[in-house]
Amino acid sequence: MKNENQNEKLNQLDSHTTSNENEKLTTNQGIKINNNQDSLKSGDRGPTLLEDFILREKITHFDHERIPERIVHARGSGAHGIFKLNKSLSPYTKADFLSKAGLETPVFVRFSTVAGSKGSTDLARDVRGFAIKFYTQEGNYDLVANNMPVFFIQDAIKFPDLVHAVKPEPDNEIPQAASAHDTFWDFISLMPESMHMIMWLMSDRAIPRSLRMMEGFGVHSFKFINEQGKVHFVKFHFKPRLGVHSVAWDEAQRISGVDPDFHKRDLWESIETGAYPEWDFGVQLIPEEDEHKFDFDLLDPTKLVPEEEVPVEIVGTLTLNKNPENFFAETEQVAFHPGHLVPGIDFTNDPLLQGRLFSYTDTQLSRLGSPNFHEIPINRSVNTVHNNQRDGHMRQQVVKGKVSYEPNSTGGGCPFQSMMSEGGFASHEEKVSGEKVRKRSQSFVDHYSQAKLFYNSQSGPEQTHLQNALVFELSKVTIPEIRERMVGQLAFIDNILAKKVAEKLGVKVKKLKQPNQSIPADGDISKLQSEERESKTKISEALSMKDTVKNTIKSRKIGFILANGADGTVLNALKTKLEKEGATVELIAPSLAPVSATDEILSPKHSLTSIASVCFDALYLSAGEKSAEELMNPENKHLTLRFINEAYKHCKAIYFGAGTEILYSNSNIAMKKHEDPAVIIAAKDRDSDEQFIRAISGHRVWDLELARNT
Ligand code: HDD
Repeated sequence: MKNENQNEKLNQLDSHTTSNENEKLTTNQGIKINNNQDSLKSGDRGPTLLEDFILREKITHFDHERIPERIVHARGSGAHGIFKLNKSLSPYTKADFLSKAGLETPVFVRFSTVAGSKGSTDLARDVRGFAIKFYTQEGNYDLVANNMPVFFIQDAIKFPDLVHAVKPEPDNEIPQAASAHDTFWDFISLMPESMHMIMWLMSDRAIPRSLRMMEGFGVHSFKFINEQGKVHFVKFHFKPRLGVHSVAWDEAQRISGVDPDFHKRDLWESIETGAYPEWDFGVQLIPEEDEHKFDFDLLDPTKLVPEEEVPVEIVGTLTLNKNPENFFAETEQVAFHPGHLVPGIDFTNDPLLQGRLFSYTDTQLSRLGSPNFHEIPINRSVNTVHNNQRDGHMRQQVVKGKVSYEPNSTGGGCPFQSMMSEGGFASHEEKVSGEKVRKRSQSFVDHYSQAKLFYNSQSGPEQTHLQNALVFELSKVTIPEIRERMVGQLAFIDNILAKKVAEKLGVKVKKLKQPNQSIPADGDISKLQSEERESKTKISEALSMKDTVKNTIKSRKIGFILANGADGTVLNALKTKLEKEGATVELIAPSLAPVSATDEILSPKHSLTSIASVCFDALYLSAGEKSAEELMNPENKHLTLRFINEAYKHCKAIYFGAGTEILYSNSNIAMKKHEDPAVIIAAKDRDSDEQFIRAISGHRVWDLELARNT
């Protein structure tokens, strides 16, 4: 039955959804089962009979329950939501879902890491996929995006090489979900075109605090076509309402052990608790006639369009508001494709995009096993499907009638083609000419200008993190020549960066040979270097995460550490204030046993051993001398101090309640002399709670990282 309170896609999914509640157990043929505990035997100690169809069906299904994981982006988390258009883009595109201001379109979004297997950790240093299926009235539109606006390579023919290089090495299948190994850096150090993306990958963008706190980028330039046939190039952007935030690398490594599902859990819980993740949707629009006005090629996916040159116009909102009912049926079986287009949007000749158009259907055939994967409920369009494609594995639709060809007369000519005016998709007509060549355009041969732009646009702490990431990764490289070659590449981006990394690797900065300016005649692109161009934009503030702080603590997770004797009144008052601002509070005690606070019994969610400070955005050491003493007894002391010291090291807000001096004085903080707005000690003469809230809303005091860690 149609549910008026939910969108059209969810209603469609409902018709494929069942619940076992209050039902009798049956076989797949619907036969009620009388005994699901024992197989059918010849005598109760005898051999099992082949006749046992119940056993055979159950085991057979089990044996075939796994499908191949995605060749890349295997680990993912998905959610349903709504895309709302706030401002019409009809002057630029005739796409229905982008034309009608106020229109809401159901979506399914899948976030992913790229390199790791399905069971790998969420906190791997990696690009994040940000794939969106818009269930529009004109059919499905997929924006298969990432959380970084550029890519490693310029041509799809290099994609298998890139993926083979980053995946675990083929002889010993090591390492899992990590780029810190020989084959990745060997490939990268020979691919100058990847340098811009490497800056992004080594930046904190590769270790997001939450999937809800990262940007989404369509990467390629696409085309918008309006009713009159006019073309604009377009770049797609999603900007998180909570700002763009990351964790520290040290934290990421520890989270991978304490809670490898950290991002998956965070997304799930935020939706369950009604803290719906939201993004502003924006576009950069470039009239067709301005295609060549930039100091880079719009078709080159290793380049971004600086927001200072073409501002992002915000026109819509993406909200995720419902978790899937079933991970496999929805998140695993969803099949995205950059070639799922609606009228009003078209491809460009970006050679990376062109190759993608082949790859995605092809991969679904081996992953989902049949050309009928569009019939899997999560992949179904809300616009009904009518064509003469028939049969094939797992066909579900029962199409009536004798006729499965066109033109036909016996079926009355149905189904009919649509005129463009009726919404029929027609590829944008344009003149195409050229020699048949296996070549790269000379306009793609500038590999360092935007890598420099990115590096120069980072704040001091972000640059330090990026240097440290390179040191971490390259230190795992066992072949010295690869390390040296990579440092040589860095020297084309920034000399100081190269020197700092080289020092830690124990190598010298050897400038690579003066770059070639053109593609070598033998086609060996390892010799291909950069024709450096002077960038119009010297610094782009939009590339740093620093200024994305949104002054909110919404959905931030605060750990309250307490023991018997904690001041319940003070604790509850602070909890109420934080929750009113949208934060989540979780209680952590020495054990899971109920805690006797001054005036009530409290139930901790975690014990000091079951969780770590890395799973929280801030800590409150609950007021109460007795509680602090218990937290410092010989059994608890090292665990309590580990919480405090780690949160401190990771630049988080820490609030010491009244009577917790003993915790403060035993922690690493006591030795520090510098001003620190994010270490708050309860005081009567000021509003310490307010100060704590402000500190959490700043995310981290990255500027104090050096002071806090030395
Ligand atoms: Fe890709 C999956 C994003 C280049 C081939 N890709 C995949 C997913 C995302 C992206 C988000 C996961 C979709 C999901 O959640 O199911 N890929 C990108 C972006 C790229 C890109 C932003 C560059 C701008 N990809 C790219 C190239 C090729 C592929 C050049 C091949 C020539 N990608 C695939 C694939 C995958 C995939 C093998 C694996 C699983 C799938 O498609 O469904 O076909």
